[in-house]
Amino acid sequence: MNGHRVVTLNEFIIERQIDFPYAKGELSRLLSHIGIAAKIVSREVSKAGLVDILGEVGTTNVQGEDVKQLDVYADEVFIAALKASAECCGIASEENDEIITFDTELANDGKYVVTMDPLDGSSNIDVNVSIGTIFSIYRRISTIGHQAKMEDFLQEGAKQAAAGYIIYGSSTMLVYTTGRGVNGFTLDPSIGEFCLSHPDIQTPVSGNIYSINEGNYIKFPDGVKKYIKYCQENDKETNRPYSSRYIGSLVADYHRNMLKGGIFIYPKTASHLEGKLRLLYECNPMAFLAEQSGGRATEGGNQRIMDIKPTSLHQRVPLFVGSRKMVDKALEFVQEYDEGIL
Ligand code: AHM
Ligand code: MG
Repeated sequence: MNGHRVVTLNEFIIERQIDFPYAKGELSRLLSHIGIAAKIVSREVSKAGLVDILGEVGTTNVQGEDVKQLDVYADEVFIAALKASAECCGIASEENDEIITFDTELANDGKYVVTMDPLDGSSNIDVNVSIGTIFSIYRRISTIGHQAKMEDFLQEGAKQAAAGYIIYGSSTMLVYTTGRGVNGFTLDPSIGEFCLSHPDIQTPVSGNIYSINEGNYIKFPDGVKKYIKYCQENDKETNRPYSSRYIGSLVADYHRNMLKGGIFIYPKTASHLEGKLRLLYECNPMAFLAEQSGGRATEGGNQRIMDIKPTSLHQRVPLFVGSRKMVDKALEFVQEYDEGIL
């Protein structure tokens, strides 16, 4: 913790704006609106266990409000906040099949589009396990003054102007990058502010955690199976065996590994040749954060996640992300045993 002076997210964003002399503050406003939405969603997530008291999904609660599923609620809150920022001309969300554009003059003048997974790891909501929101921000390439177009969303991850996530864990944190390192902010519920708690996060070059859904083991490519066995072998020099840690919430699994050092793998499987995770909503933002904190992210070969040219909104890709040396090692196995076909 920054023990001397509390720096709030908004103060930090304003201070950083000076780093971008060409920017007029639009990105900053967008990020602070994401911070506002995050606080609202955090408040609701912390009440998730009260659902039996407050009302079942699809019914009306005691205040006469419709009770919504939390992921639908989060989607609506983030869309409303992005619209209110007036800097965002369109949104692609994992929750919606199509892109969302706001046909207002104000929004059409916005320079940015946002892709997001409003509540990732939703199978963990009902059981009080960490979940998260993931977002990416791109500068639009279509003409300002008009509605956003599909081409604005199908940009390579390398074009991200900013990316980050909010983790709703034992505390709520917002972690983001604008391409100048990664910074983390913890929500202090007593003052309702995100406070800088993890400045300039650097991921260790190596670690001793591997995260993969081993229940799918028999469906994994041989290189991945061999790498898992490597993780489990005894070797003092490389601190093996590694610990296996898998929550099933990408944000939580990624966050832990980024801070402690580790690798997260969601490979292609025999039944899902593209893996499970979505390029736009999950892989690109994590890849940007990984690279900005000194780590690496690929699709299982030498291609950077961020160099993949998206062809559709909900495209899936395999993901190998984490500490640089660990990702390098896993790729060696994949290349040796799968002839680099991943
Ligand atoms: P979701 O978007 O439906 O919540 O699914 C994404 C989640 C990720 O958070 C997590 O890494 C992954 O699914 C876990 O999948 P699996 O249960 O197949 O291991
Ligand atoms: Mg998801």
